[in-house]
Amino acid sequence: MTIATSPDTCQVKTTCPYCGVGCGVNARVSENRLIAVSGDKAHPANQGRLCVKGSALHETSGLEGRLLAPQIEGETVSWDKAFNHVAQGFSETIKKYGPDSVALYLSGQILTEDYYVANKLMKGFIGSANVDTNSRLCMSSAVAAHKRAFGADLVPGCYEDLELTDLLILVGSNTAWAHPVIYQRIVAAKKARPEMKVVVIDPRRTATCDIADLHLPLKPGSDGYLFTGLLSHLADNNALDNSYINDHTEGFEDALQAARTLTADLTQTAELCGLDKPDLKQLYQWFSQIDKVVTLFSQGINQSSSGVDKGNAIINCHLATAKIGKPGATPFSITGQPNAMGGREVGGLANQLAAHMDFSNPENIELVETFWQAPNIARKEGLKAVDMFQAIHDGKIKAIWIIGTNPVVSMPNADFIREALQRCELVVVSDCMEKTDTTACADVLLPATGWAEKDGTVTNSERVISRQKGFLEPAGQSLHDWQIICSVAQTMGFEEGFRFNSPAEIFAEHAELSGFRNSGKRFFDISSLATLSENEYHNMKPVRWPAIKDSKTDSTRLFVNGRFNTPSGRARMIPVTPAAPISQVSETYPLVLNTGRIRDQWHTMTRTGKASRLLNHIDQPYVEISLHDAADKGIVEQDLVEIQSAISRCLARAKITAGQPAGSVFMPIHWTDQFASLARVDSLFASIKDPISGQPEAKHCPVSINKLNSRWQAILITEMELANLPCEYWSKIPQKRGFRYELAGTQLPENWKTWIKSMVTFSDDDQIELDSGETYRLVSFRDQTPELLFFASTEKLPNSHWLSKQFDQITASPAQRMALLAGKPVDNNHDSGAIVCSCFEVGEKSIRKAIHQGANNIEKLVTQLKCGSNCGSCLPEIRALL
Ligand SMILES: Nc1nc2c(c(=O)[nH]1)N[C@H]1C(S)=C(S)[C@@H](COP(=O)(O)OP(=O)(O)OC[C@H]3O[C@@H](n4cnc5c(=O)[nH]c(N)nc54)[C@H](O)[C@@H]3O)O[C@H]1N2
Ligand SMILES: Nc1nc2c(c(=O)[nH]1)N[C@H]1C(S)=C(S)[C@@H](COP(=O)(O)OP(=O)(O)OC[C@H]3O[C@@H](n4cnc5c(=O)[nH]c(N)nc54)[C@H](O)[C@@H]3O)O[C@H]1N2
Ligand code: SF4
Ligand SMILES: [Mo]
Repeated sequence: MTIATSPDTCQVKTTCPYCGVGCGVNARVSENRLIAVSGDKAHPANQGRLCVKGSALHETSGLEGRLLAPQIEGETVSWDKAFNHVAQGFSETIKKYGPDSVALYLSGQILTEDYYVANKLMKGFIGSANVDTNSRLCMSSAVAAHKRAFGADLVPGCYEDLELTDLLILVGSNTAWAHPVIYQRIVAAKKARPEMKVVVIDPRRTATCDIADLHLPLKPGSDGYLFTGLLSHLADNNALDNSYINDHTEGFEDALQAARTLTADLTQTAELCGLDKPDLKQLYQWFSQIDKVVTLFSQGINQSSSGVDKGNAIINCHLATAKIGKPGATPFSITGQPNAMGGREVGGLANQLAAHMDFSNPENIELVETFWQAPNIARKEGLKAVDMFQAIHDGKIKAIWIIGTNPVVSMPNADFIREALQRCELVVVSDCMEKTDTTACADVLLPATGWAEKDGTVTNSERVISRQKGFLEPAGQSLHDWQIICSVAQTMGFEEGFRFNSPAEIFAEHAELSGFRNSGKRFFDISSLATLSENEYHNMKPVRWPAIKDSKTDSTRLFVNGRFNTPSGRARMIPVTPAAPISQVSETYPLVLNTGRIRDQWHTMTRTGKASRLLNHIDQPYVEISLHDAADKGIVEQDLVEIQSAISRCLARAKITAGQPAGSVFMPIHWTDQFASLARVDSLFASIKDPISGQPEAKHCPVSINKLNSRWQAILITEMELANLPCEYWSKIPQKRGFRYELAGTQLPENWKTWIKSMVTFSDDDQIELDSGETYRLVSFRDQTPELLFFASTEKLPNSHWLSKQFDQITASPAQRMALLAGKPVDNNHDSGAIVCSCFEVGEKSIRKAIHQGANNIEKLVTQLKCGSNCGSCLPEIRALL
């Protein structure tokens, strides 16, 4: 819906492009610019809320850094030339080496319509199932667990269940930072009903633990034991629902027997999990006694060499107690990306075919072949992500097209992935940004429209399909992903299957396929949406699937009647023998490296890294270390630390916390070669994966840590965007004006000024300089405006946040000039410290000061400073300060 709010502004209802919560967004647009965003009160997922990333959307949708025209080997070319080049490259490779010599690698962030045509091209027309997606790194273990248990990839519950439940178990999920709006809903529900219990199962004490009645800091990777132990406990304590087991499930006896093999006894299970027995017993008792239980699981479960089994161990417990298909009772796999679910619906994974059908049933292959009128239907599974890149490295795949993902950063063994792409004959990358670690490896770059420009649908974690709407003109010459894919398909000679004029036409075909020869066989059915007109599609309100033609059944929850999508209609309980992570620590690599998200960044930072406000909270790559391990290694807060694994090395700032257990360290996944010298965490990880799902073990890598013996540190602020700076450590932090670089080195440059000039150009006319041996400072002005600040020291540096603020001020008075060189304000009260509340830019020091002056609760702090009063993502940290 588009509403004109004044003659030159209008408001468009759309959906947030980040996480799988799928929040509805009101976008306010003026003169082809997004000027403000707010949460859509009418959207079921967020009911008006937005988190800090969502509320900064207008700060990241500018043209800076965008890829604006097609390029071949670095030269700008016309679209025609680009289409011909890609089509010819693919066709010739297929002709010479067969369809399995080419591949597509997609993303849970492209829209359902983009996904549908890409999957159709590969599996129906090229004739290979070598189309995989970054959902392999994210949801594939949960997908496989769902298919084993329910017969199809079905998420039974909905967000409301998280509010209705009496016991919410959050496993391997840092909901507070990764699904902030869901977290806010849980916080509100718990406030309204304090008797609702929240349990967090995570080796680290995270921000999510803020509301936990019980935190179980289990040994990394030991969740399988915990949940098979729970099944044993349920059986031994009269807590099973035998009539549900008899009427609606199969395989219970085997599942129980397997559970008892290693975890029949609570003491033993507690030991395997490294937990205190009373704590574990408390969880088991609650699960036994409480009817309404939701177990929400995420990457702490999925990203494991036994992730599928872990998912099934959780589902087994819910099936055995009939805690499924009811309000407030369900296992709940929460989706990461905005459209990971949509991608699964079209069948975008290499082991799926289309519309929740796979290759196991020849009837389905024939069905899809007929529906698509496919000249060359794939008949067997393709290569999953890790194997796909191995095949590229081996020279078996000779042409790859990467769309909407950054594998040189996000795949395990990331340096190997880069090498594979460098070896590959034809690498095509579609992205909206020009400079990423993956576009750097491309032969052909295709500019895709970005969030504010593209049009289509996404499905969130609770099966709700929402519209994302384009309200800005496409940047430069960029085209929509579906247009690019269809044009290449047509240029390859597949005119028939790809004559789409709009996303609405593609969506209609996708919806029709879901209902084609279905009649209840496949629960994924959205056939009631197959006849939407362009206009109806454009104005489609959020709709939950199943959405079956002529059906009156409520789709809020699945399995309400105890019928599952298996041939027998029964859910399958899976025998699970839990296993420890494959990669184990050793004397050389004694620590477990755990990885994950931070609150204000999205993945490889190509978009959130543009908003200076989102780098205020955490501005540099860091490694979280326990008090014990830091003391052991003589590392103090903010030290630079080398993290070494068997295959690679990273550098990051030490963050020492009591929440980090001894024996493991944590690093965020976000930093890339565009933002720091050596911080791609996935370069450290070997390609170890789950044998069933192929999902990499991305939370468990043996490493060692050591303090970097740097001789100097420096801060450089300039308007120029730099890369590959000539020192051991650098990290780039975009500012309101220009960029700040934090630097460190093990060798002192001979002459600082010459060294700086080797990286940055600046005028020589108006400079102030200070050189004291330990400290070197240079401030350069152009027309009274600071154009370069450089502070190096072998000792202590001034506050970099303060310096950044000064750089933002356009003109400097004589007093300000001297303060700049001094590196501190004339009156020292202006430093608010590291930003805690990104929405209102409230710093830690300001909060501490207000607390000391008597603002001793959240309400008072909100009244005084406003911190925490918008998205609420920072409330756990404010509470910690209190
Ligand atoms: N701010 C932000 N939000 C995001 C994203 C983002 O990039 N930034 N990305 C989105 C995407 S795609 C995804 S998939 C989701 C991911 O959402 P989450 O899965 O919630 O996020 P992570 O931080 O990857 O990992 C969750 C937790 O798993 C814990 N963990 C590690 N090992 C184990 C273990 O062995 N057992 C248990 N029980 N826990 C363990 C980690 O300590 C971590 O706290 O977030 C989505 N939301
Ligand atoms: N060690 C470790 N590794 C991990 C994880 C972890 O927890 N630990 N998490 C894994 C998970 S769950 C995920 S989901 C992945 C995420 O990893 P990636 O998918 O690699 O990360 P993104 O930064 O989201 O990459 C998206 C790319 O697509 C571009 N883009 C954005 N919108 C569009 C569009 O509409 N069209 C096109 N063509 N391009 C677009 C962006 O600019 C960006 O370059 O990382 C995985 N890797
Ligand atoms: S929780 Fe935040 S990132 Fe996720 S969809 Fe909502 S606004 Fe976007
Ligand atoms: Mo993800």
